[in-house]
Amino acid sequence: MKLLSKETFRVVFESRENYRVLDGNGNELPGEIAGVYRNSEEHWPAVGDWVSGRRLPGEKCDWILIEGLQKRKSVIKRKDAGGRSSRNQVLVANVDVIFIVTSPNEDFSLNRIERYLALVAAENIQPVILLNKIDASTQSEAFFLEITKRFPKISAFAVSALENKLDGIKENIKQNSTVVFLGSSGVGKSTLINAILGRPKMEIGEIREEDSKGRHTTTHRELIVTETGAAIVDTPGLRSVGLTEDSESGEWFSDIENLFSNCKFGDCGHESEPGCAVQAALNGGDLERSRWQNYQQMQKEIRFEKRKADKALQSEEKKKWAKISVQIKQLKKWR
Ligand SMILES: Nc1nc2c(ncn2[C@@H]2O[C@H](COP(=O)(O)OP(=O)(O)OP(=O)(O)O)[C@@H](O)[C@H]2O)c(=O)[nH]1
Ligand SMILES: [Mg+2]
Ligand SMILES: [Zn+2]
Repeated sequence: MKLLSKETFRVVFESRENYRVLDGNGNELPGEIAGVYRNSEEHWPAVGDWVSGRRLPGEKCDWILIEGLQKRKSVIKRKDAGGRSSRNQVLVANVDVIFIVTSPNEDFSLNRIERYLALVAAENIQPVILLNKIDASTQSEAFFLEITKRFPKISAFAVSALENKLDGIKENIKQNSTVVFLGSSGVGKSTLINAILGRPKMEIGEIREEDSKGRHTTTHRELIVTETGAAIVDTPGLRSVGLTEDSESGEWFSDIENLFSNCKFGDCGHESEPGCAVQAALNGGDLERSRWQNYQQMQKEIRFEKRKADKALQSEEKKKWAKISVQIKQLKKWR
């Protein structure tokens, strides 16, 4: 059989090792990863990845054997606590802008927005916060004010997919760029994407009356290319935003971290030490208690993940050296 030459494709869909990729002409094709990837799930290509592969003839149409993963410009991953063991899950790769979507109801949480921000703080990704469904609540303005007060340096827009009020979104979807919509189920990610595309591409679902929670209508991450050549990734609502060893609390916490240098003691624990600038700011009302608590909680999680990753790395190293020493022993025997 003639071996076809390698081509570059972009992953637009992935589900249990079934891939769909776009070729250079914008045609979507089914794909599969080559055997070398099978063992290391963490290195599987994700939606948004550029991959190299070969076109192979199939019964109905060609399919692609994915053989290589190209270097990522950026990546969004989270700790997925579901299932038997927690693991890092790559949500999407090669993203320029992340839209963090919220809506004005009881599920609204500034702390959660902060966690989304932590997933991208170390990446070259621009965060944009969207408060969607402003048509649906009389509290929208108050919610929006909370966002801008907490995140003064981050672009935020109050929008309504239902009423086609999309100011701030299209301006942040540049030609040939890739954007992703992340947020809890039911906040209207898919509805927003349909409004931007101007067609009902993504399925949308009602939210539950009792608690305003979504029903997890979108079940897979999917990349859609717009007429202008931008790529939009829709994602299923996340149940938890687990931080990883690469998460960072980010520059939006610089005001808190700047306080540390004003503490009397260099190793201040910011609890009950005399001359603590953090406690002074908390007591004086300059620093919100809930914000400080969320900062501490996130730091704790990131430190924990870093330690775990370090240990995993050490045990990998140990295994590697154990293998090498066995090989050396065998070599000595043969001599
Ligand atoms: N009033 C109002 N309802 C909206 C708006 N945007 C979305 N909705 C409704 O909110 C519900 C959930 O919308 P989806 O787009 O399915 O939400 P999603 O974020 O994609 O949810 P998952 O796919 O489950 O993660 C649907 O009933 C939408 O009609 C809006 O701007 N205003
Ligand atoms: Mg959806
Ligand atoms: Zn202190």
